[in-house]
Amino acid sequence: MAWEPMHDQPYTPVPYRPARMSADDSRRTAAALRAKMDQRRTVRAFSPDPVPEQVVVDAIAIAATAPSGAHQQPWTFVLVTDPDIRARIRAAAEEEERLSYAGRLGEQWLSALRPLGTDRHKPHLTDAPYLIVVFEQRYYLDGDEQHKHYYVDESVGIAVGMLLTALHLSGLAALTHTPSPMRFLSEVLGRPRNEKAFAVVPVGYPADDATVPDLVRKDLDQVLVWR
Ligand code: IYR
Repeated sequence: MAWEPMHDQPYTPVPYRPARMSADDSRRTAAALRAKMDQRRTVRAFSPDPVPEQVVVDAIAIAATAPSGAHQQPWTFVLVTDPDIRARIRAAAEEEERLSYAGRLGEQWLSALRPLGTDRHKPHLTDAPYLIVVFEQRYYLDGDEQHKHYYVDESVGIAVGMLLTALHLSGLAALTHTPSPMRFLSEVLGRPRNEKAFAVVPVGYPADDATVPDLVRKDLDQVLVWR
């Protein structure tokens, strides 16, 4: 059945009876996923090598299964392959970043970024074979009528997390890039006024000479509190 806006629809519960996984299978699955996810790194240097398109499409479909406020699914994923559009996005993003790194971010922010080694150059926007530009729908636009969406940032954030997980587990590298401000993305990609750019996710394989900063994750006991 095709999706339709749900406001004013009645509550219609249906049975949900997924097969229960054995505790042993659960433990094995979680441990394997934990080890695999610990290997994920944000990549900023991409190979121009093509990646299987269906993997990217499947990852977007997986992201779109995310839970969302009032099940409003307030996201749009724009999959950009056109080199001219990527070049325009890069030019506009680098102009914003030039201002950001020249001082707009402020000294405290710039010093927080120093260990990441980022700068105003954004070659990933043209080198990676795919850009997924994620938009959040602030409201649903039904002709001229607007229906507010709820918990939009939280919902789209969860969806992007699932996107990054799906890409990583499928063998692809990605970056969560938020050129700021991102208004130019609506213009370049011709998005409607109810949508606001949330993040740009370049996807591909790491460049042969890619490096990543030597970062350390917090230990589990620094992030997990038992009561
Ligand atoms: N948007 C800029 C700055 C930047 C900000 C944060 I917070 C980062 O984690 C990384 C970079 C850029 O993309 O360079």
